[in-house]
Amino acid sequence: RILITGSLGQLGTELARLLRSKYGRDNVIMSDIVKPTKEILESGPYIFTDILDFKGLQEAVVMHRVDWLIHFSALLSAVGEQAVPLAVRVNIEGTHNVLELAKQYSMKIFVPSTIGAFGPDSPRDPTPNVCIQRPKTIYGVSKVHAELMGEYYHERFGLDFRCLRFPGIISSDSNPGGGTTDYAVQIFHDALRTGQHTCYLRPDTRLPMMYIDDCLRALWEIMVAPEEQLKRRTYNVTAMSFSPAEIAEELRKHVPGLEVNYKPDQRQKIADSWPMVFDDSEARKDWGWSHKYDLAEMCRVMVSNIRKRPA
Ligand code: VAH
Repeated sequence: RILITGSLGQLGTELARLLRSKYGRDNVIMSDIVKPTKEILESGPYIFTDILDFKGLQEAVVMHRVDWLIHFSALLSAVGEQAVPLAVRVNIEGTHNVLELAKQYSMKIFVPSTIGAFGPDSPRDPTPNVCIQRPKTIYGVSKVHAELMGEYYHERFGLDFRCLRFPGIISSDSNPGGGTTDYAVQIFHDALRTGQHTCYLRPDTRLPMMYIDDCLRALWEIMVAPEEQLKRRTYNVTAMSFSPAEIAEELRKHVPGLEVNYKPDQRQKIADSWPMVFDDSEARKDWGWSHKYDLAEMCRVMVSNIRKRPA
């Protein structure tokens, strides 16, 4: 059985749908501390789990005979800066809990990392898999810690820990959860609703990005990759890099006359400390990673998905 923590965030619902199509509806359990909608409850098993409650998590793992744990629970970059003590507890203590349980019950565990696990001292264009990591957000600090702890548990106890550093993820059917890359989702909704978007980053702020279908396929592919293909436990993966000006230009092919104005806020500082281009050549070489959605294709699909939705 597969348990997804933090499953009501940006990635969980779509991942549950993908994994249920592969392993059966009842073998993928969504969980969070948030009340599920009727649709979520009807889509398959959903339980309450608080990753700060070790005993409760342990009971869920035992009673549902969990053998894969996908750990999404976290406070993302921007929201973490506004709630540092909570981010420390959820992102660090929460990850300790799931790593300890994964070890105790020999579960395969996926923990997502991020472009945010790098900082201004890292090479930014491109950013390789292995280089200095001195992130300047509590989110980034906690994700470097998660990478290091997961790799330690793998070396010391044989824990099957797998980790992908994701770029900003673009999705149409789920809302991002307080990140710095969220403008790249919001711009689609604003363009199609009002034809006007106010962007909190400068027009030339280039960041690595990926469409959600590529993101979830990468997650599944690393989870099923044969052990001998994995030269390391943590890999960069990406699909493209673009700036607000570049995505606005591409979007204008679908929404002519789209107006974007720029009002940089505190998220500009975070974005300026992050990679501009991600080098994911090791993932492509070791376990055959390849993206399918480039900027043009992602814009086409996003516009089509949002236009299809009832007004
Ligand atoms: C954030 N979307 O902006 C998340 C992600 C690439 C960044 O981790 O915090």
